[in-house]
Amino acid sequence: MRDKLERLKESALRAVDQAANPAELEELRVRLLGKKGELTQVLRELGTVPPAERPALGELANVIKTAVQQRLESRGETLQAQAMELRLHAEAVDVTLPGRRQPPGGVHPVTRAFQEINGIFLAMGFPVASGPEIESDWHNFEALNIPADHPAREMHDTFYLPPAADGSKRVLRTHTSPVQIRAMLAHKPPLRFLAPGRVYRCDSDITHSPMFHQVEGFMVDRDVHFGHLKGILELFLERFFERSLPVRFRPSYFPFTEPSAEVDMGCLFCGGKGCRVCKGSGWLEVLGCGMIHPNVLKSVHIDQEVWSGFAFGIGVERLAMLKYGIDDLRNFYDNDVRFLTRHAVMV
Ligand code: 2U9
Repeated sequence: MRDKLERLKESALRAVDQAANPAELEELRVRLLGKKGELTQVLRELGTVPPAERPALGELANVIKTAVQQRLESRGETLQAQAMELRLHAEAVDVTLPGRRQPPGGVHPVTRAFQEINGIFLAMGFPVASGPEIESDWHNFEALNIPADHPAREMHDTFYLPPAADGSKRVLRTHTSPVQIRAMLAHKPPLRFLAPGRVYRCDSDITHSPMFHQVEGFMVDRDVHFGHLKGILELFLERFFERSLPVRFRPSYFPFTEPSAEVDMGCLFCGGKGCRVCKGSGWLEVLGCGMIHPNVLKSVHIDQEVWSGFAFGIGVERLAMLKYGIDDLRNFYDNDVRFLTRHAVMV
């Protein structure tokens, strides 16, 4: 019996020392000291030994039990400490590393100019209208007094698309004027609308991008005349450039307006003396406008005996370049973060 106890002690202590993790250790505790555990069994067998030997064997058994318990406990502590060590190592954070910054976003300069322009006309009572970027040839050209073979079609370097299911010709809109055609067809005068949006022309250099933004607008009412147009546009330029500069209306030609004019503003950079930006003229061309052509009114069934109207067109990128002093339009679409962080306004 004594031998058995001694052997049990040896093997138990060795097993405890070899337990590799807390789960194994717990299994061992049950195997040794549990209700049906090996040591418990031996203690039970004490009843069968001669009474004279019982006290000494009983004492030895208890000493062994305590020793095994203590060893289980200390092995448990060691294993826990090891596990913690491993975890600390695996989850180590180097607090001395520099943080990863999330660069703040900002409003793109074209978006900024676009929103400013829209805001100014909105405040003057022009509600915003929108329409498709893929347009029919009729809405983009025909209705605007630009029939097929009209020389003005050459001014619009058009992206042509495959015809629609019904065979009608389709294009990427070359201006937002078709939005206004749609508005005139959908509503009866008096009318006032702003048509801001993306337009497409097959052209790319330092002043042209195949996609750019326009804000066009028109007003149709009784007795609308060129004076109204001048007033609205002069006020717009003063508000957009936040200063009062001379403005002149220079006769020009557009198929959809008659008379037509291009609007020049005293050069922002030299104050009219002549510089590199205004090519020595002292004037900057900023937008185009005119009185809506009778043929256009006719194509949207507006009676020109009763109604008249003006329209204007603004190239947003051009105005943004002038206002923010940007000399190459391609900067807007290169996505160079150095340009963007210099010109984007943080929100
Ligand atoms: C309708 C009738 C007339 C819109 C107009 C211009 C003059 C014009 C240019 C400005 C810079 C185009 O982006 S740009 O290159 N636009 O000069 N646009 S009048 O006239 C209209 C529009 C719609 C129904």
